[in-house]
Amino acid sequence: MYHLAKSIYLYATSKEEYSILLLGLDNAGKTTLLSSIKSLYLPSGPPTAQKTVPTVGQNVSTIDLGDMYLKIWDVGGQHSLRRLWTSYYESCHAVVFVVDSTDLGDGELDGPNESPISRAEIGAGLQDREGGDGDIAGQTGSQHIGRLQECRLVLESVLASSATQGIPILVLANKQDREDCVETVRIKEGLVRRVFEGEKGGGVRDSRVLPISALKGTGVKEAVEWIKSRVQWNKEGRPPVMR
Ligand SMILES: Nc1nc2c(ncn2[C@@H]2O[C@H](COP(=O)(O)OP(=O)(O)O)[C@@H](O)[C@H]2O)c(=O)[nH]1
Ligand SMILES: [Mg+2]
Repeated sequence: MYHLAKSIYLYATSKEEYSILLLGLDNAGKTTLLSSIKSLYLPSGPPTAQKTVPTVGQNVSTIDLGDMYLKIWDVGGQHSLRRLWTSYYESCHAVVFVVDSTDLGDGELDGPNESPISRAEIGAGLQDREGGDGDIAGQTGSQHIGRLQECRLVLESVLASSATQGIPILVLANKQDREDCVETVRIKEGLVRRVFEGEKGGGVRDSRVLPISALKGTGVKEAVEWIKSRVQWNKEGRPPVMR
């Protein structure tokens, strides 16, 4: 009887937990976004406008959305840390790729008809930075290529991993509060659509691009709502952990 009661209790009190991986170049706003989510969903979270320091290692927070938990991982975006991302892919239920909308230049975003940068250019760029183990995510640097191309290469390397196939991908055009930001639609057409429709994006089934300001908290709830609905939608493909 005790065991039955315990099982019923555990069943009634446990919730689905989904892991969300925050990725993006360094300085994109991942840590600020995590703080912003915490301040919106955790009563005692830190204020949104707190100062961030470059993430070394990882920040992880679990938020309670009522009918599920979201466990959000901010694993750092510097080159040296990017090679660690792959170890998180298999256990995450969605990837949130944060883009700094003020750090994309404008060269490659001149409209949907402009031809994407060629494979040869990417190949040459990577060879320039050859550092040993052939891990693209760990090697892209901004010395030889612009931030937009760096962003593109990193996003492609995330999508190229078999462990991310089929999971929802949310791209956040962050820093939309700044006047010098590139519009979301341009990021969508000039970067995201090209990557997702390219050969490396073949496994993307569920994606969205949303504007946010992690600093001001604008758009953050909409982003969390999108993730919430999409991980639930994909729960047969990648089942949650019960907590
Ligand atoms: N204006 C503005 N600044 C932001 C926003 N999000 C992040 N930042 C700033 O960008 C810098 C890098 O943010 P951080 O969260 O540390 O980036 P991370 O390297 O991706 O974790 C910090 O100075 C933040 O205050 C935003 O939405 N708007
Ligand atoms: Mg950080």
